[in-house]
Amino acid sequence: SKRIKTISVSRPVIYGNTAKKMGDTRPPNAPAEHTHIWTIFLRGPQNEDISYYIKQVVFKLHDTYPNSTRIINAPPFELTETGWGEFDINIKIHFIEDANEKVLSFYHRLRLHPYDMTQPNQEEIKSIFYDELVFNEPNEQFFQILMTK
Ligand code: SLL
Repeated sequence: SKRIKTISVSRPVIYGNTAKKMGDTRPPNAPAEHTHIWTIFLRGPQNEDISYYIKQVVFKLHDTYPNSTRIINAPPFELTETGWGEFDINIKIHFIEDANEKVLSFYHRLRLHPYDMTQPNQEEIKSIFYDELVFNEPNEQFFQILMTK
């Protein structure tokens, strides 16, 4: 449908990763050299449903991972893996069909190790960011959908 020239709508999101050293509780199929278990995610700030405007989230992992392109088609838009190294994860957000918006692509650096030196022994590592997805000149249909929530 027609784009509304004078409008810009933004929606808040939280994205990032948590990670823990694996102790005796290893997933049975985790390779021996894997030291950490981690989760990467995209979610609403209060964990509210974001699937009314987001259709799919694709996490592209380091090529050392088998099937390194991981496609998540429903919430929660998250992925848990094990590994030994930090790397940049490419996140691609696909919006619902009606939005007629381009795929939004950005990177998150997976963190496994404490980088906050005030908390060197923290058990769970967190690297989490707040951001706003801005839709400039949304089409009428998408605007209605964004406004109903
Ligand atoms: C590094 N540049 O050298 C980074 C690469 C790769 C991480 C990190 C395990 C993959 C797998 C894994 O953690 N790869 O075994 O499936 O630090």
